[in-house]
Amino acid sequence: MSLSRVFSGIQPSGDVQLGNYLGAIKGWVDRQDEKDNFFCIVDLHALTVYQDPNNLNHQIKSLAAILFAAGLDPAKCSVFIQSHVKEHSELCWLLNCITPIGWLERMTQYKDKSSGQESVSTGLLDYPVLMASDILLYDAVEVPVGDDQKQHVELARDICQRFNNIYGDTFALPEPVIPNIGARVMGFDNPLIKMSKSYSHIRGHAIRIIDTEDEILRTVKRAVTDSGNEIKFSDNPDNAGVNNLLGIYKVITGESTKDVESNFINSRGYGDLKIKVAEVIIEELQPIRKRYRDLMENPDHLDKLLSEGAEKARSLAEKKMEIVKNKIGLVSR
Ligand code: AQP
Repeated sequence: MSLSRVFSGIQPSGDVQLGNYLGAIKGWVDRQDEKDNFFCIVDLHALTVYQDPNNLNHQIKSLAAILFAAGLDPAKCSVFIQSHVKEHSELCWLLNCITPIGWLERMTQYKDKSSGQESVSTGLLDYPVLMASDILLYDAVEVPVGDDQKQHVELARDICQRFNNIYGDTFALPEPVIPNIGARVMGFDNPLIKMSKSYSHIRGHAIRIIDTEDEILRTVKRAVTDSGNEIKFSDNPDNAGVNNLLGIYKVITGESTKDVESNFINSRGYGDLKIKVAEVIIEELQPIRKRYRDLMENPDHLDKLLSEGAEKARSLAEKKMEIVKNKIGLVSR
């Protein structure tokens, strides 16, 4: 029986942070035996907002090193850079031609990222069509994403159905797969906004995967909490900071909600909670950081892994594009 195909992407838009790891990368690693996996460093997506050319190259390589260091195994999955497989952009153009602008204008992420901006790039609006191309090109049926990306996968489904209706069955219909836990890690400086790579340079906002133990401890100790001292999950909005810390502890340890809370029954307040949370984060990230450093010191090996990943992806993408072009009526080369 063939394994079901999975596609997921991550943008090299800043230093990879704990939310990316717990909400996405960790799950990819845990399930890589069960599926036919394509994991993509979506560098073209990152360009929808300005990236400093002096940093971008490093960010792409650093992200690749983190993915392998976190445990993605090239024998079990294709890890590759989006711009190394030109068919992503090519399919995006063809899908643009059947996607109504109104579908894109109502995307929440577009509205959030464009609001208050003097000038908004066409790329920002078109981001979900490129994402649909990433997914449909491989006939991926499962798309693991954080809950913030669910709307984009739903749009990919709409685009898929529209194309299939116009030109006949061509693409497999993808489904978003949202992790139950770790779906949203919040900023340590503000537990009401999600932790983000592009804010990871802001002091106290995020833990970066490459942070030292001291940096991790300092950031967690500074995490915003309320003025209470009860360490429990709660729907009270004031508890958002504590929920975030407990949630991180829960995802990393894999304990049940009840067991997580029972660890803190006799704690002497939030100070104890923060130290325990920092300890589990440090233990989880330390081996990744070590492997990351080894990979960054061996750029030829990293390039080789990425080029093998791109080759596997390209072999599927090229075949799919031939089919798509035929369906549309374009002339083969
Ligand atoms: N805070 C988070 N909690 C849980 N999951 C998260 N993800 C991102 N932040 C969190 C998940 O990480 C994957 C890769 O995300 P992405 O790079 O494609 O874009 P993003 O969601 O926009 O991530 P960032 O870190 O917030 O980047 P910027 O700052 O560039 O916007 C996705 O599966 C995402 O859900």
